[in-house]
Amino acid sequence: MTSSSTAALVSSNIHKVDVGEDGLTFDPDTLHVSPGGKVEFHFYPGNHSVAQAAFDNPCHPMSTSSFFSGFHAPTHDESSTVFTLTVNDTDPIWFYCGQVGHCQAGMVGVINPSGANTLDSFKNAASNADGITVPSAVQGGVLGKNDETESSTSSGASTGTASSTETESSTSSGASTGTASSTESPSPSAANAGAKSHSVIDMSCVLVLSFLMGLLLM
Ligand SMILES: [Cu+2]
Repeated sequence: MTSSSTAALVSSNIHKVDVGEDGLTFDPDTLHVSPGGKVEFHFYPGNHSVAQAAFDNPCHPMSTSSFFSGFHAPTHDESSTVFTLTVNDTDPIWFYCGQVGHCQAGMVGVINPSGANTLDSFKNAASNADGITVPSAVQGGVLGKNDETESSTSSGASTGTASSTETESSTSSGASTGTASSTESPSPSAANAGAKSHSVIDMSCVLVLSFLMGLLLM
């Protein structure tokens, strides 16, 4: 709470990744993050995770200390937990979902790709990867609360952060003058509809009556 001003400065350098919102995907799956920037993974229904792999060995941890979010399986909305990774340098960071089959299905991504190593080639290698493993512990990042799933209480609170006064130019004006009178017309048509339903009822009465008459005559 005391460091609200620094939080405001850093927030512009947080990159959000949606995990499994549209099938077996990271969205976006390619990020360019400068050193000190953060990547926030948001988990959607399904059962997903994110872990770091080496480019030439997809679907397996790069090392025993590779970052790993653990598995998150919210049932009908975004998880209330996010996994935040801090990027320390400009080296490429290859990542994958550790759920069985997901990495092979192309659920992979990269931070700061460079040179000849492309996401397409990583994805292609992943599709042929032998099995899938994840680090034994959640590590290398921070599990935190998802601000977007709370009832938004994130306002004010900061004394002296002038940056928070973003002018949202409200362009919702004009355009709605004189349309009020046009909404008083539907009464005649409503009356027509009423008359119509009456005649339908009358018709059905006639049918029932004639049916009964037929029974009596037999
Ligand atoms: Cu997955």
